[in-house]
Amino acid sequence: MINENPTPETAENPEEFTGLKLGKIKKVAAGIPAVVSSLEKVVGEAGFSRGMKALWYLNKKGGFDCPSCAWPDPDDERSGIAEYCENGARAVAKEATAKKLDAEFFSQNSISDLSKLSDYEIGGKGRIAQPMYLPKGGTHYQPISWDQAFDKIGISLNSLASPDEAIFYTSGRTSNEAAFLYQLFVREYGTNNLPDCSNMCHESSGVALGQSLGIGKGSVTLEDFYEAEVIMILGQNPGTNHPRMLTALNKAKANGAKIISINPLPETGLMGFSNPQTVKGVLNLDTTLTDLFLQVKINGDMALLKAIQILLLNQDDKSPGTVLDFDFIKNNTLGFSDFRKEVERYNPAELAQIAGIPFSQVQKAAEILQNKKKIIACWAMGLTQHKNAVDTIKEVVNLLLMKGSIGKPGAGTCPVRGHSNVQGDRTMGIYEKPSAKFLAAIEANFGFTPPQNHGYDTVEAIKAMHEGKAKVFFAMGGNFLSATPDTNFTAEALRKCQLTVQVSTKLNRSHLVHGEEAIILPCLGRSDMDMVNGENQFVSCENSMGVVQSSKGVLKPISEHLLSEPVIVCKLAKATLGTKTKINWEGYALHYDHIRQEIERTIPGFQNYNLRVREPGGFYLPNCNREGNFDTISQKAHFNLAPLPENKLQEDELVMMTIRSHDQFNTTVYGLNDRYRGIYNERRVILMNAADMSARNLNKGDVVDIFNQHAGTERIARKFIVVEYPIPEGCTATYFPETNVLVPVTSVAEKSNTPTSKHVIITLRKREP
Ligand SMILES: Nc1nc2c(c(=O)[nH]1)N[C@H]1C(S)=C(S)[C@@H](COP(=O)(O)OP(=O)(O)OC[C@H]3O[C@@H](n4cnc5c(=O)[nH]c(N)nc54)[C@H](O)[C@@H]3O)O[C@H]1N2
Ligand SMILES: Nc1nc2c(c(=O)[nH]1)N[C@H]1C(S)=C(S)[C@@H](COP(=O)(O)OP(=O)(O)OC[C@H]3O[C@@H](n4cnc5c(=O)[nH]c(N)nc54)[C@H](O)[C@@H]3O)O[C@H]1N2
Ligand SMILES: [Mo]
Repeated sequence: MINENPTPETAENPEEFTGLKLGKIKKVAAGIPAVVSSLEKVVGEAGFSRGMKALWYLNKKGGFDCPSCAWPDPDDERSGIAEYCENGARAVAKEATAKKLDAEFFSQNSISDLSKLSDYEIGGKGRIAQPMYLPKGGTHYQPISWDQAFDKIGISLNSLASPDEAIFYTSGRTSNEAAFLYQLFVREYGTNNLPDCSNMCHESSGVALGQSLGIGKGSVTLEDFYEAEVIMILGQNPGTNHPRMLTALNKAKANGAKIISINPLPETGLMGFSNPQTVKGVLNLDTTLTDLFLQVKINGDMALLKAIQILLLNQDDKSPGTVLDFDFIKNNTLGFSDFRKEVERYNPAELAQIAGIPFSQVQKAAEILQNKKKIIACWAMGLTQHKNAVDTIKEVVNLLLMKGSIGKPGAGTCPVRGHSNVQGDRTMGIYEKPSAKFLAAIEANFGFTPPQNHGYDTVEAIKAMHEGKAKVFFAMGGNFLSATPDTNFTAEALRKCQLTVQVSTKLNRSHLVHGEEAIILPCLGRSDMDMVNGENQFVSCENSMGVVQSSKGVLKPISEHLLSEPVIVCKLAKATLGTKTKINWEGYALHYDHIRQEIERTIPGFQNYNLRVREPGGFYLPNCNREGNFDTISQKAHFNLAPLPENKLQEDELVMMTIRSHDQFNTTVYGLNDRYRGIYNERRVILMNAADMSARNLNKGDVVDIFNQHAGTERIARKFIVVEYPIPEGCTATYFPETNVLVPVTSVAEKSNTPTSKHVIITLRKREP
């Protein structure tokens, strides 16, 4: 069907309420309710035997890697009950769903109608069951054969004036094997335009750690948690986003570790935990996890860290050498005396005030840290998505360096990664700024000269499409439209493309807001069997702690028309590069061992890949920090000097952080509850401090429109219900992706270009009933 006057599909969620119910903030996370909730979800979506089979193999050695977060599995004994969490089970349930979207579904549902649904409704539709094509001006997707789809993409890519007019996005679930082939194809085609979800996620961590410590990854292993004396958790909500981390924290605590949580919200999982995998947990006896909760203002972390540093320096002055590790500082670091001078410009009591924390509590934090040497710092999006994110993370590193808390058991850095293989994708070369060394290895092994100039990251990619500099958008997974900032700007950018292609498992809004032509390539998920020549192929992933292990699906795919991601890349490469290619793409598709051989030849740390990946539990990649080395130019760790960020607000302005509810995985909304925070059946809410509400004459249940002004543009998100919440004054919280429309594409972190999704300056206007 062709539409003569197409109205643009809706890029935003409908402004309709679903019926808010408020409960109490939960005191403990997990326990029996979480297990019951996961079983219900999986069985409900996938049916009993399919669901139970999936759960049984989830995160077992030899089973498949959980498609949810990147938290590592224990190296030794894995839980006899189940090595998964409620949210992992839900991710599996949605993937294992028995609901199929085939040609009939797409002929009955126009793109415009589907776009009027909420993300929750769209995601609930099911798995895409065959390749689909949307012609120019079309209103409905139509079936297309795989060969025709690849031909169309190849023709479109070859019609561009330059390969740099194409963009190849990756989400973080793509396996090592698929990611390696994908970047190889993209570079042989001729561009480094390889933006990924990492650009919106831990990019700031990668940049900060690379510059300060010489490796863009964290240094600790799970064993380090069990030996640590203090664990600091900054800007992270593990109860919802990395529930299995609570098991590790629980064990650390039993071994005597003290836990300091730094967060604007009293997140349930950080406060108390009942482990569903132990008898005590099954009986719902809980542990208080956090010893000291510092309720920092949004982006008050740098001030807080500096205050703690000053107190530690002062303490050491009183009895030299008892607090700081001067041997470590002297032998392994550069810049300590300048750092000291810089930080001592400040007054710790004033810093505490800026951070929004009583000075006595900052003193308590310093007391806890004072005599300890084994300190682990964990962090996630609460630190990475700010203008000064890179410097804040370097400030965390400064604190660890003062204490000599890197490169020894029980100590180090722990940026807790998001997507299950986001770290592996980077290791495989999914990066718009590849190193010269990496490109040289590609050239030596594959006989073509890869492009040397840097490509677009995510924010640059949006702008390039908007300016008409990029015309074909290809996504290996993810939901680019909804995950990126400035939803309406990004929608315009995608609509300007001549072709948008999505390799996907499930339907999402990026299929509905599209270029002139659009193609959906449906792929196998983690839990699906991947039979090639009678053998079930496995792939591999790298978790948050640098362990590479195999992942083999167990479920019969819901449709015979699905292809695996590695096979999709091979076919795409053949269709695009034709006889020009120097690479035997067909060979890789026959057995994934062939891909792993290429990875082994090209990327350090993968010796005997095919052998070691078959060992139960996999293997650790080398990590210089873990071994006590710093691969910076100077071969030393660097203290960083950074001023405090200026967070000045106008009278009526507030800061908004966009966070995840309990019932979502990024843009996939499993349900409408945020159980731990006591918010039920509604996502269009804004959490506010009581004083900020009364200053604006707002009452609980009032409805507001939210505004952002940045770089001369006004953005509006309409209809959000005010919820009073224990959040610091001046701070508010909303759920993403509903409020991504307010995150300016022009507001990014210095040095990492990550959208500042945790620091959106807003004003509110009450809607009259
Ligand atoms: N179930 C589930 N699991 C997931 C995901 C999911 O959506 N659902 N997403 C995955 C992905 S890709 C990622 S990256 C991770 C994300 O994991 P998190 O980073 O835990 O996710 P967010 O909800 O963004 O939470 C950020 C936390 O930082 C706090 N915060 C916000 N601003 C500040 C600040 O300025 N300072 C401090 N100290 N804290 C702040 C918020 O209150 C919140 O607790 O989780 C991964 N795992
Ligand atoms: N405002 C705001 N915006 C944010 C964030 C925030 O905290 N606040 N967080 C940011 C972060 S940390 C991240 S990581 C990004 C996430 O950005 P993305 O990774 O782009 O988004 P997801 O929602 O994880 O993508 C979900 C889609 O991936 C597809 N999918 C699932 N499994 C597979 C698979 O195995 N293969 C393939 N090919 N496709 C699959 C499904 O179609 C599903 O709809 O969002 C970022 N956006
Ligand atoms: Mo992420």
